[in-house]
Amino acid sequence: MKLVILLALFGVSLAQHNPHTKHGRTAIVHLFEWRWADIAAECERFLAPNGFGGVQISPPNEHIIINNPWRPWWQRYQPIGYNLCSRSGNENELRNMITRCNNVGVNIYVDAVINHMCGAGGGQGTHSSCGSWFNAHTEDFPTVPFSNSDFNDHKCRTGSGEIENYGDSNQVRDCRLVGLLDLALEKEYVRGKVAGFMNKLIDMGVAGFRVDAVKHMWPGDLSNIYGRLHNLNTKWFSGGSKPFIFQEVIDLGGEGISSKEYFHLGRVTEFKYGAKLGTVFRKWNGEKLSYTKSWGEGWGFMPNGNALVFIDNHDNQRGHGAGGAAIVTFFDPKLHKMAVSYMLAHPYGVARVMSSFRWNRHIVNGKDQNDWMGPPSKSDGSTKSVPINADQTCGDGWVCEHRWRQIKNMAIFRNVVNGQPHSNWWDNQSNQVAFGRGNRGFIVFNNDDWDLDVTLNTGMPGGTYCDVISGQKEGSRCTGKQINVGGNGHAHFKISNRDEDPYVAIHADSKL
Ligand code: AAO
Repeated sequence: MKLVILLALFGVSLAQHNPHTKHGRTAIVHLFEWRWADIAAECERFLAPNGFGGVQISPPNEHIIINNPWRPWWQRYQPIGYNLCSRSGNENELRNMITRCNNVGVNIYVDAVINHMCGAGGGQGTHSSCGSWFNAHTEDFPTVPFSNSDFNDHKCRTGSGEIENYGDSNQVRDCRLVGLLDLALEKEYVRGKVAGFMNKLIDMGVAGFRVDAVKHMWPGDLSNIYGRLHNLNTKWFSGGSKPFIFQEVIDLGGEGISSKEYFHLGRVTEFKYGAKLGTVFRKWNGEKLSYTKSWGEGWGFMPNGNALVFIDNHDNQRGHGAGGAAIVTFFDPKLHKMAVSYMLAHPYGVARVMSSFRWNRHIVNGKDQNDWMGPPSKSDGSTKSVPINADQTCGDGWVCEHRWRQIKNMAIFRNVVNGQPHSNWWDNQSNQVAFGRGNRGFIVFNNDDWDLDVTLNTGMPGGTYCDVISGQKEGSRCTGKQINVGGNGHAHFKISNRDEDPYVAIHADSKL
């Protein structure tokens, strides 16, 4: 009996670690600041046909509108209430998007901002995305409603009311993060409102949540709130499916709070992953690609089953959050493609690809003066839609990394090799490495300043394969390089360090 209960509890907690992606699909893409109408179209025309498993969307709830600076992206991390109208669209558009994406097998994960409401300096009025009145000064949000007794002010023990020291777990949880009004999640009433908001989205068909600012919430409070969540909508998910939960905790070590306090509740963002892999591909601090033979837990990362991994996110691509200058973004396209491809080829973690908008980066003394700039917008501040060019790239300032051929093809690679072990490692003790995934895929990187010219055991069945980096398989031919694997699984690779993309990848479905 005890064993049954134990297994049941274990099963329940593990369930929230499962992204519930469909048909062997694996990777998630963050369509940062996209409009719901554009995401719906993208699911149908691009994400489903190319095997993406799901989309992380920007916060869908009512948020503050800020004019100075002009409509920054981060206004969406300042909730005014749980009405579902935001810069990305209204409730009908949201519902339509969730339905259309689910209908083509692409999951939606909501960025849930539940730690706080807007900043204390947010003023009063109706400058909110659904036009609801609020008063930040008196902590009055009638549209929920929340009032001043629903906030943590009495609990916080710092003079300023702000988090002053990340070494002190109490203040990190009970005080204000950058002035944001900190919700009292220990209160039954507040828990109910937050769970109600999340349940409405679950019932609409979302598959789970990226939970914002989790370090700033007590694990016990989150456990209570997650415990109230409905199972996923059985129109699209099998009965008894728990929502996927991935929690934003920045843990590079050396603070009072660590990621593992949240492992039992869902997956956790592994910020060491992008910070370290960026350092490796940049060859900073004496790092070499050959050292990544033990990539994953061998590098001190969290257990595989707990990790949500990414090369950059919406914060650290512009100097917010953690990771600093090591992070490789679309501003360094060659390194970015290689790092994202390494992540997608490697079995560790649930992988998330960043899809960005461009802004005018202007770094003064290490800080980007334009780190606030919002998505491509019209003069009235409304977000522009995403136009698709003839070559499948995006226009109007949308970067669409997920559409870059190399990244798109590696998302497919990840699906094809899903479940296969990391195998057939090779390195030159410098920055040339190769590894396979069982007999289903093989990838070779040359990040040295000289050519790679070597014969390797790929572990793959003999035949002719199309490299999915320089091109891909189209009909019965390769649009890029061709790799001949012999009957013994060996193949010869030649990669110039001057190639536009100095790496090669083949998989079972790229065989002629
Ligand atoms: C805006 C304005 C503020 C204003 C505020 C209220 O910028 O000036 O006071 O409104 O009016 C986003 C933006 C914020 C924005 C906010 C609200 O990034 O600029 O504030 O919306 O509009 C911490 C949190 C983490 C958070 C991260 C940005 O722990 O949860 O800061 N990320 C999420 C979202 C993010 C959002 C929020 C939370 C709020 O992804 O987009 O903010 O909803 C250490 C700690 C980290 C801490 C960082 C930064 O990191 O460990 O926990 O993240 O500091 O404060 C090394 C260390 C590393 C350290 C890092 C940075 O790398 O190893 O540990 O340095 O110091």
